[in-house]
This record gives sequence, C-alpha cells and structure tokens, in this order.
Amino acid sequence: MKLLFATALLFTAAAHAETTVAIEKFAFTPQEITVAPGTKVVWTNKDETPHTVTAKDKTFTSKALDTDDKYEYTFANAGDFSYFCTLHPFMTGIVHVRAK
Ligand SMILES: [Cu+2]
Repeated sequence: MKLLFATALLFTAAAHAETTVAIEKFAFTPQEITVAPGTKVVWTNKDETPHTVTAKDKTFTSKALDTDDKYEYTFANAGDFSYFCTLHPFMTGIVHVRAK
C-alpha cells in the first residue's frame, strides 16, 4: 500500500514537472535541455533587449518578451524541438523531450 502511494506521488510530480531557461546576454541558458514528456518549460528574459521564443517549425511562439517577461510551453510529446529568437535568429536553443 505504501509503495502504491509513493508511485502515485511520483506520477504527480512528473505531471507537474517544470524547468526554467534564462534568456541572457543574447543566449538561451542552458542552450540545450532534456526533459520528460509533460514538462513545462519557462523562459525568462533577463536582458534589456526584447527576445522571442519561437519554434523552428512555428508550433509555438512567444510575443516579444520585455525584461523579466516569461513565456511557458508544455512539451506533451517526445521529440527534439529547436527554437530561436525571431529578432536575433543567431540565438538558438533545443529542447529534447524523452520518456524516461
Ligand atoms: Cu533575441
């Protein structure tokens, strides 16, 4: 019974997993992350310059984020998701979504 309860807690934690990426000095940090399906990724712009978080295939995109603005996106399915900043296309990042 105790084991079942622990398992349920684990599932709950996984369903609400969240990770953060900073947008800083014209770069996404960390530039590359690996998360489990269902993870919410929260980007925060720490620059004085506006940036966007835009999927290469345009499946998701933020507005132009001002300083301290956040953008969040939940990755439901496994895959490799490249993204960039539309205002500074040299800024790129990638989210690997892998079932564990
Ligand atoms: Cu930018």
